[in-house]
Amino acid sequence: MTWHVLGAGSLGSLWAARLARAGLPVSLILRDAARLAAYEAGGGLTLVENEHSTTYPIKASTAGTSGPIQRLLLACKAYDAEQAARSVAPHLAEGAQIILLQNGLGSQDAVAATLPGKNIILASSTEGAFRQDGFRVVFAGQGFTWLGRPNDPQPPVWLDDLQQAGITHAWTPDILSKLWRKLALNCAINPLTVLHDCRNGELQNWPQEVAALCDELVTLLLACDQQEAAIGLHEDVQRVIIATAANYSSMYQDVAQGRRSEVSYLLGYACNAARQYQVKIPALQSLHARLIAHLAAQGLPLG
Ligand code: NAD
Ligand code: KPL
Repeated sequence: MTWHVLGAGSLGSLWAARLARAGLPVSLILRDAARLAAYEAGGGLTLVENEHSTTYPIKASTAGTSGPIQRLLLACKAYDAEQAARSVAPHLAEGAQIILLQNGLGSQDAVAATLPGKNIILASSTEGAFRQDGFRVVFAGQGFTWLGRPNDPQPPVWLDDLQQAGITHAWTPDILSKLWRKLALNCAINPLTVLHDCRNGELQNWPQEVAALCDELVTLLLACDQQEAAIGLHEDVQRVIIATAANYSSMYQDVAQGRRSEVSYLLGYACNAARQYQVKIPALQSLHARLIAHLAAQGLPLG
């Protein structure tokens, strides 16, 4: 069965190249005819791994000409997911499986509402990739991908494809817990790196600020019935700050490069959830307000 990968950006390309390398059928869905023409002119997708680059001449199309789609990896940013899902909706086969690779929370519900009754699988990944230019992507950091449907312990048989492609992964019925935990880590680290204009490791200079955010995130997670995601959060945040000390967070990079960030699906989502559950999170709310003011001052989208 063909893997349709929507979004030939960093993570979509990383998945598509590894699936193709394993001899599995893959087809890219690109944004429009101009991007398709540029892709075809370049002769395929290039993956750079350990300084070796290999080009994979993977088939590609636009949403309008793709299909029928049995299996779709939606690999765009959270703020593009709903529109992207809408663009492929008429081409989804009966019983199609759709894997959502977006960071944060909120976009998954928007996609589910756009594709009612469809078989949706959630994913949370700590792999790292970035685009060098056009259709050339660098595999920058080994990581792990959790996949799952809430409360469904039965992994689909096609997980074998991921094994074959060397995509390190596991199935979990607690996928929401994984997504919440990553969201909490991102809320404790990413906005501060933007506001302090620093690498992750420099957050060791603001231990009290980090600790206060972690305390509130734990309170919020417990209020949202996410006990497991709350366990040892502060220690994990400190571990990630040290393990990724030399890196700039993804939000830092988005802001530095004048790109839209996924703040609405991270800190924005957390603040909305706190309002819904009537949890007091003054430090997170103040962080959100400062971040929004910073984005506004840079002329960047606030959502
Ligand atoms: P990206 O911006 O590199 O790639 C997204 C691609 O989707 C772009 O090429 C864009 O043109 C394309 N796209 C958007 N809408 C489309 C549409 N309607 N039709 C076709 N293509 C469309 O983003 P990314 O870094 O790969 O991130 C994807 C998601 O994965 C994000 O939520 C991100 O937070 C998460 N993530 C990324 C990494 C990473 O290392 N890059 C790691 C973990 C999680
Ligand atoms: O996921 C991250 C990101 O930069 O988005 C880390 C490195 C964990 C920091 O929150």
